[in-house]
Amino acid sequence: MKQFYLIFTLLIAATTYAQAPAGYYDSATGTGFTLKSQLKDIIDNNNDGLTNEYLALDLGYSALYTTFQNSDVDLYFENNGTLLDMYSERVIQNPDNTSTNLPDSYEYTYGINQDDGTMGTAEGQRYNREHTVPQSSFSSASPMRNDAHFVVPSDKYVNAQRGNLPYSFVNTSNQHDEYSNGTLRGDNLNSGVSAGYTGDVFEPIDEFKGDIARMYFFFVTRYEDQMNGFNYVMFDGSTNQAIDQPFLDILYDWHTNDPVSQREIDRNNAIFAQQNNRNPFIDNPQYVQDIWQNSLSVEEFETVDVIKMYPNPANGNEVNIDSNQDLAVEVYDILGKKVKIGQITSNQKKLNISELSKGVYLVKLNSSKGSITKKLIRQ
Ligand SMILES: [Ca+2]
Ligand SMILES: [Ca+2]
Ligand SMILES: [Ca+2]
Ligand SMILES: [Ca+2]
Repeated sequence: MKQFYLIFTLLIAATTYAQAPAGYYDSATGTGFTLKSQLKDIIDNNNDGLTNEYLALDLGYSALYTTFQNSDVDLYFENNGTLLDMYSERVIQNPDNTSTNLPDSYEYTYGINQDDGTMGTAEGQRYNREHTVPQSSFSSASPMRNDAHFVVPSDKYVNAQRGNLPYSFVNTSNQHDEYSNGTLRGDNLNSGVSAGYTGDVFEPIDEFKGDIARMYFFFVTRYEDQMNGFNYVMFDGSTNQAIDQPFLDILYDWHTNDPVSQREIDRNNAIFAQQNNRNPFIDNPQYVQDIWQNSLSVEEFETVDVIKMYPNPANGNEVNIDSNQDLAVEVYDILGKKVKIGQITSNQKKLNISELSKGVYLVKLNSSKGSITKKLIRQ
């Protein structure tokens, strides 16, 4: 059911899709970890001889606060221009991935109550810079320390409460801490996708789970060649998979269930304007599956399947859908109206789209193990 709701969020993402420069991802042609390395070359600070080469800039640590004034502003919930802090923004994510705002317990205005080394002994006193990937994992080295793609403004107290804890689901039936917007700290749930880790974890609210997941996917791609020197419980020490189980399953789950929002698109564009690099997983969420699908635990992998749909954009009367399972296909138009149904089997791997006019569609592919929705562009 959740996947069905994904349609409408993808619809929003499709209509507001922005704004990598033309050709930015042209060299991202592979799959799996090859694709990840190609994305790394696109977003890093090395000249790799790409046709469209953008070199990432290190603007230094103090520049984060400058970048935040454009990248982390509440234009979505209170919509009042105050600092957008994932650890204190009160908002409910609805089952259809729309949001219902709730009044925040406190708000920050940029430049006022920025951390000055004092206070932060309770919520709402000071804001500072939260490294969603802890600084200790990379010995506070630059340019990682200064990279706004995974560093965000946050309440100083909640930031300190998180410390270096990994992100996961908290077992709320055990003793735990809850902060003003519902952010949690406590024992790992250690079941379902989070099975396999015992220890304290930190859980952002649903609205921001995918945002944080995509920050992690960015980090392990941007700094791929250094991952074997980084030390953190969420990492596996490899340059390829990079994210250790069960955290890869958890982040994948968060990425899937909290799709890219306008807030992230705007944030990506604002950071690109400063740092000259982008988060590919916000621009193209499908990259996550393309890279890590074979690294997910079996249960998740079977749900996701290995489904390829091509060509896309489609300029002929058919698209090929490769799957190792039979699929029931539903095609939705931009208004969310179902415009076509079909079947994909081992004998029928093409979907006839001759009656569809040019435009963006959402193709929901249902198997006995689950469903996934892909965006299709008809040219
Ligand atoms: Ca490069
Ligand atoms: Ca707010
Ligand atoms: Ca709010
Ligand atoms: Ca989100």
